[in-house]
Amino acid sequence: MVAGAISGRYTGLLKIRINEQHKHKGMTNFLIFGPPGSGKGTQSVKLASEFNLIHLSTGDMLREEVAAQTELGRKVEVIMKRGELVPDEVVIQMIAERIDSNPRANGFIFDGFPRTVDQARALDKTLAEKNTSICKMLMLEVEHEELVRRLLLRAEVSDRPDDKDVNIIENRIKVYKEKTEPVIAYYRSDGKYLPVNGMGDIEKIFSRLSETLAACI
Ligand code: B4P
Repeated sequence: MVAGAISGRYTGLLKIRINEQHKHKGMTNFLIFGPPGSGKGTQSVKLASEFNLIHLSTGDMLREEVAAQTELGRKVEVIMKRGELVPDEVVIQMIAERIDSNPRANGFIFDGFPRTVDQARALDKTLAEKNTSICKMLMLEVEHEELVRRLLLRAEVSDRPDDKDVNIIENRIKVYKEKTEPVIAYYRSDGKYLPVNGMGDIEKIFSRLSETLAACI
């Protein structure tokens, strides 16, 4: 049987279950987590569309600010070009505003956020104020060489300056290990951490993620 058919069956069931849960418990929120190039963006778009959840990517939001050359965009542009993290308060406020402006959402998929333990604490607080919480953290596990390969490949077709230089890519991975990996322990201690094999074909990974979601709801 093809991967698409498998994931279609799981996602059909999951949709019903999310809708049933929604009636009683409110939003269903997931984190999609992993190093740069692990496929967070790719898989979040597919999962959000399949399960009728809102996809919130802090990377996309920041790139929109840069493209529009807003005051914030001009400030963060230089930080992003170096592959460093923008200040916590900037992304925390952006996410809080998006949550506030979608009160009727079934739930959210957070992509690229939280990236520090302080961001994770702030997210929990914001969600608790809405009587909701993170259901699970889906961690995409991908080998180092494959991360670099994917980002260099994207550099050939995108205009992202942080993909174009292998030293910047290595810095993004280093920043991930130092500042972002500790977020895993934060959610693991709550029993919310679910590792998923992020190597291989995009549709197969989507199928794995869909199965994992179906099992945890
Ligand atoms: P992001 O936009 O989040 O970028 P990223 O972590 O580098 O990963 P990205 O989403 O691009 O890659 P993906 O895994 O989807 O952040 C960019 C910058 O914004 C950060 O460096 C930071 O400066 C700032 N920022 C964002 N959020 C922040 C926060 N919370 N706090 C502070 N600063 C923040 O995949 C990449 C590529 O792999 C794609 O081209 C895709 O086509 C390919 N791919 C995916 N799956 C594949 C597969 N299975 N096989 C082959 N290729 C695949």
